[in-house]
This record gives sequence, structure tokens and C-alpha cells, in this order.
Amino acid sequence: MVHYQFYLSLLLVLSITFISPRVSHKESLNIVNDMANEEMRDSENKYSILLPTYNELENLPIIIYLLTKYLDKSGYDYEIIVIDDGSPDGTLEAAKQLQNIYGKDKIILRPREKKLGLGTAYIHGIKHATGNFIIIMDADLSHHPKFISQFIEKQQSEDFDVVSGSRYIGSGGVFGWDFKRKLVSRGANFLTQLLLRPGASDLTGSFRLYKKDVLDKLIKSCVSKGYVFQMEMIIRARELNFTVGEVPITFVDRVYGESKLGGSEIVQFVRAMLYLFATT
Ligand SMILES: Nc1nc2c(ncn2[C@@H]2O[C@H](COP(=O)(O)OP(=O)(O)OP(=O)(O)O)[C@@H](O)[C@H]2O)c(=O)[nH]1
Ligand SMILES: [Mg+2]
Repeated sequence: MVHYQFYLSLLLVLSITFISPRVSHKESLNIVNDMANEEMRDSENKYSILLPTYNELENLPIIIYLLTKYLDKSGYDYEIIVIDDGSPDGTLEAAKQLQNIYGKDKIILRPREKKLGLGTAYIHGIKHATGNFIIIMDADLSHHPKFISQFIEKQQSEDFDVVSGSRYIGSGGVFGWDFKRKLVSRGANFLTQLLLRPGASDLTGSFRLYKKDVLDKLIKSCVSKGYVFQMEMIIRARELNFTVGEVPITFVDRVYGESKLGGSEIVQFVRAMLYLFATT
């Protein structure tokens, strides 16, 4: 019996040493270390997803269902922070019911009394975030949660400070926009590329992942509050020497609810772009 065990162990040692010689001892140690580091990183990381909502009653249940589906599957630790600005359509009541379904640890409600704008909605949400990473996305189903794991992988690949979803690289694209809307988006991106050389291809998109401390610094340095906030964030990131990675995303125009982009937003955008051109 003893002999049998001895020969079995000997066989095991020999096979590890001779049968798999292609991986050196150092290499195998590195592989084990990498695996351990990755696991540790993932177990330490938490992703806070900020969902600003204004009249998203039809969209909120679907986006929350998709978020939990994809994130639960990927195994990342996460929380979803809904920042509703007193939507008259009852979005907040729906959010409360969703909280009962998915749990208070996963769905966090941080409502405000009235519509105070998107920029300050993010600032409000960040204050309550417990994750070391923040993901910002729209709640109107234009941004698909399936891309989040690609954002996270991209961030981890080179330890990027910011990962920005881009409609203008690789397999990225826009679906459902009319010609005017495409022209406005392309025009805004083109002009900003020309004047500010931001080092990122999609400046007006808002589907992004940030290291929390980086986002805190970026927000402090941003002056604009409205629509143009997204563009300024990337310009400030370049100015402060933060690294920005990009992931191609497909953007689908909202099916439910109304668009809030109007002429005043376009004027605001051009004004802010010229301001940044003059000051950065
Ligand atoms: N909390 C809060 N959320 C807002 C406000 N304005 C817009 N949102 C939300 O921010 C996200 C982006 O706004 P959208 O209206 O979709 O802006 P957009 O995608 O540029 O334009 P459309 O999709 O065409 O309407 C959506 O989830 C909105 O519900 C606001 O003042 N406060
Ligand atoms: Mg939208």
C-alpha cells in the first residue's frame, strides 16, 4: 500500500516536471500570480452605476432588468443608483417597486425634488456611491448594459482612468436617428476634434466608466452643467493627463419617452466648445 502511494507521487512529480516542459517554472508562477491578482482586483472592485431619470417610467424596469441580468452573470460587485428628478410620470414609484424586487443593496434611490439638470444629477449620485468605479449611462435604453463587461475588461487591460463608449470607432454606430440628429452629433464631434484635439472619438456620448477618484477630480474642474458636460469631461481628462480607453458601442435612439435635445443645447455646446478652445 505504502509502495503504491510512493510510486503514484513519484509519477505525479515526474509528469509535472517532464510532461509539461513548455511552461517554465517562472512562467507558471507568473500565471498563478496573474490569476490571483485578477481575482483579488475583482473581489475588491465595486461598480456604482448612476442612472439619472426624468420621465423614464416605461424604460426603467427594462434597463434595471437588463443591468441585473448582465451584471449578475459577470459576477462583478455592483449597485445601481437611480437619481430621479421629480418625474411627473411616476418613475420614482416604479423605482421603489423595483427596489422591492431586486433588493435595497442593489437598487439605491437618491431622488431630488425637481428637475435640476443632468450634470448636478451625476454629482448628487456620486456622493452616495460606495463603489471605487462609477459607470454613467442613460436610462432610456440607448445604452445597452451588455457593453459594461467590455468597459471593465478594457479598464483592467491598461489600468485606464476613464473608459468611454464610442459610436465612432470599429463596430460602434447609431441606430434610429434622423439625418438632422446625426448631423448635429457628427458636427459637434468634428468641430471639437478640430479645435480641441481631445484624444477620444466620441465626445458627446455619456456611456462611460470612471475611477471614482478621477471622476471627483474631473467634476471639480468642469465648469459646464448641461448637455455639454460630457464633452468637457473628456477635454479635462486630457488636460489633467488621465488615460482614456475606448470601447465601440451601438447607440439606439429612445423608443419610449421624449427627446430633450433642442436648439438651446446646441447653442450651449458651441459656446462651451469655444470657451474651452480659448482657455485650455
Ligand atoms: N435626474 C435627471 N435625469 C435627467 C435629466 N435630464 C435628462 N435626464 C436623464 O438623463 C438621461 C439622458 O437624457 P436624454 O433625454 O435621453 O438625453 P439624450 O439621450 O441626449 O436625448 P434623447 O434620448 O433624444 O432624449 C436619461 O436617462 C434621462 O432620463 C434631469 O434633469 N435630471
Ligand atoms: Mg437618450
